[in-house]
Amino acid sequence: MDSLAKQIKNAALNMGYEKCGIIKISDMTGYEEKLNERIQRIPEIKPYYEGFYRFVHLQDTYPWAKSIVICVRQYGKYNIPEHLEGLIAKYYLVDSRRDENSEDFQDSLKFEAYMQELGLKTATERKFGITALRWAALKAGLGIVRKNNFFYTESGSWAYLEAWLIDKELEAIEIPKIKECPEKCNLCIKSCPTSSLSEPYTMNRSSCVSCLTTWEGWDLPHEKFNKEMGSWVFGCDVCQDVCPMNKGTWNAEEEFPRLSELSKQISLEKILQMDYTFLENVMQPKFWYIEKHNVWKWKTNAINAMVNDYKEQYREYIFHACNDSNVKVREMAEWAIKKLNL
Ligand code: B12
Repeated sequence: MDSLAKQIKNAALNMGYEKCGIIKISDMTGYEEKLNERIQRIPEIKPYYEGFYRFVHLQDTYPWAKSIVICVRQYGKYNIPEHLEGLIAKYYLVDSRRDENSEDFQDSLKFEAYMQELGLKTATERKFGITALRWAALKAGLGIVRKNNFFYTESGSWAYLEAWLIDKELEAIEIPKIKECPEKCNLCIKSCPTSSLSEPYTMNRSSCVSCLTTWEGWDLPHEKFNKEMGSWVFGCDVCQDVCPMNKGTWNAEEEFPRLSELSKQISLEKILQMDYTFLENVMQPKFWYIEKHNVWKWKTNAINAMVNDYKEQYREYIFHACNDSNVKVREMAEWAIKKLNL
């Protein structure tokens, strides 16, 4: 391995990344095939996935780019408030992509600055990734992609990925020493609440609970999968939670900044009582997939979760929501009252 590649890799590991690899831009061509295959199998997702071709044709936007530095960072090290398990996906509770208070975010800035000090030109996209991150990590041999589409290292799938483009041709590729999924195992597919994950390596983003609780699901009374969404109000972890390859891989030993404090203000009942200033100024910056002008969705998601596992204590909160200032919330509450015969 080139000594510059070695320096980059060592710096990443010293800054808390579990793994770091470097691939050529041309290694992304295989992703285009996978994207074509996915669109062919699930044609209705085409409008949402067309933008992802930019993940392959990186030099259209960054003509100077030569290689991709791809890093893996564990988040399965954080304490997750017990009462939020099954309500909010773990990744979003400890999401450092836009959280400047987190060590992970600060390390990401430091790592980029370090590469620049080495004389490299860099580019990244901290929100949604500058390229197809799983594919890049797979090509760098940092781990494998399992049937649930998740990227796994020896430490499981509770890891997020980050990539930088650099203007030098370098390579740092590993050979993963991880066992493939057992041939007969289909627990993730069987457990997907909406059958969004329908076959190995195939999922429909539009029926994924994670999507229905964030980017979609705007009309829950008429949503085909409102029942299947179960207790989830933001994201979903089912296909990772049931995976035998993830057994014993969550080792909580650190606190994510401000999570414990914030979590005390979150429950289904408390969401219904949240005022819009709190939703817009506290919840939105943390759980940023639901935009400021749509924060009412937290309440419709919470009512849906209440309906799916109804308890008598929810009654007063649902009735209270009939007076909410937002019409979508009032409609949802009235739908729930009818559905539950309250
Ligand atoms: C769009 C997107 C979403 C969309 C659509 C999901 C999707 N899978 O396309 C939505 C909003 C639903 C979503 C949700 C979530 N996401 Co998301 N998402 C992305 C994003 C931006 C692009 C994904 C993409 O390229 N999709 C296109 C399809 C074609 O790719 P794919 O589904 O990943 O499939 C790959 C494999 O199937 C593989 N493949 C296909 N066939 C075969 C065959 C074999 C044999 C092999 C080996 C591989 C293989 O190739 C594909 C391309 O890499 C990435 C970030 C990025 N820039 O890469 C994050 C990313 C994939 N998301 C991530 C996470 C954590 C989530 C959530 C778990 C959050 C949550 N808890 O709710 C959920 C999980 C949903 C789910 N069950 O997949 C992580 C995954 C980390 C990991 N360890 O894998 C990523 C990488 C973000 C990050 N910074 O780390 N996501």
